[in-house]
Amino acid sequence: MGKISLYGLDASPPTRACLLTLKALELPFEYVFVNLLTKENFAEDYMKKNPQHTVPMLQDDDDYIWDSHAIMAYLVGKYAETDELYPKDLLQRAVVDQRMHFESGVIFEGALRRLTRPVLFLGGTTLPQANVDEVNEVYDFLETFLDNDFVAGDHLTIADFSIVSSISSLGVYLEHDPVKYPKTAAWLERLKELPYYEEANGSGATQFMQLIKSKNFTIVP
Ligand SMILES: N[C@@H](CCC(=O)N[C@@H](CS)C(=O)NCC(=O)O)C(=O)O
Repeated sequence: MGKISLYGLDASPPTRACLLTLKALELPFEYVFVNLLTKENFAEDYMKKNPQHTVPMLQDDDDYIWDSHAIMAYLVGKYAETDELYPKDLLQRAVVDQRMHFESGVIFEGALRRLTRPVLFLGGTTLPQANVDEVNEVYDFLETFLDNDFVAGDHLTIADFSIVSSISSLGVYLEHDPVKYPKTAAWLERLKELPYYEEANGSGATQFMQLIKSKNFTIVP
């Protein structure tokens, strides 16, 4: 087994998706803190490894991989004893992939980053109500996906890790209503029962929410 390092920080949802995967696989790894607020991700050395300057980034010996979804799929493919977390069956894999693209394009880019970037990195003091309202669209979709206990079927996959990392952070802008979204609420509780949940995702989600709340911004019509 190669030497694995994960570059990132607990407040970052996609970093946490990778932490959940590393913990689920019980892989030993070095965790390298990258401070986005002081722009460590724009350092020359980091940019050489990941020109997109994002976290998380995985180092496996001399290879570098970024984007949480690619990292999770790689870790399961290379190190897991079974394919349960990322099924090889084409149809099952397609469902996992669809959920992960949903996380990437709709939850993370479309909702979470759109709301976070202005207040965290651009010094913005207002957020449009319309952007906050769009969070409900994410909750609507997720609720319809949850026909089973997990987002891509009847067992845990990396799609759950991906989606829980951002859903557990989105609440800082708009909490999901457990009465309107009972399947989502039950799924979240199910994920919280994982023995490594708090360490890998829960505490980082709290950090993220505290960071956002520490910024003075108002939601405007
Ligand atoms: N889709 C990517 C998103 C990565 C991303 O945008 N990460 C944020 C932190 S949560 C970041 O690195 N922002 C700093 C930047 O883009 O320079 C993934 O899943 O890894």
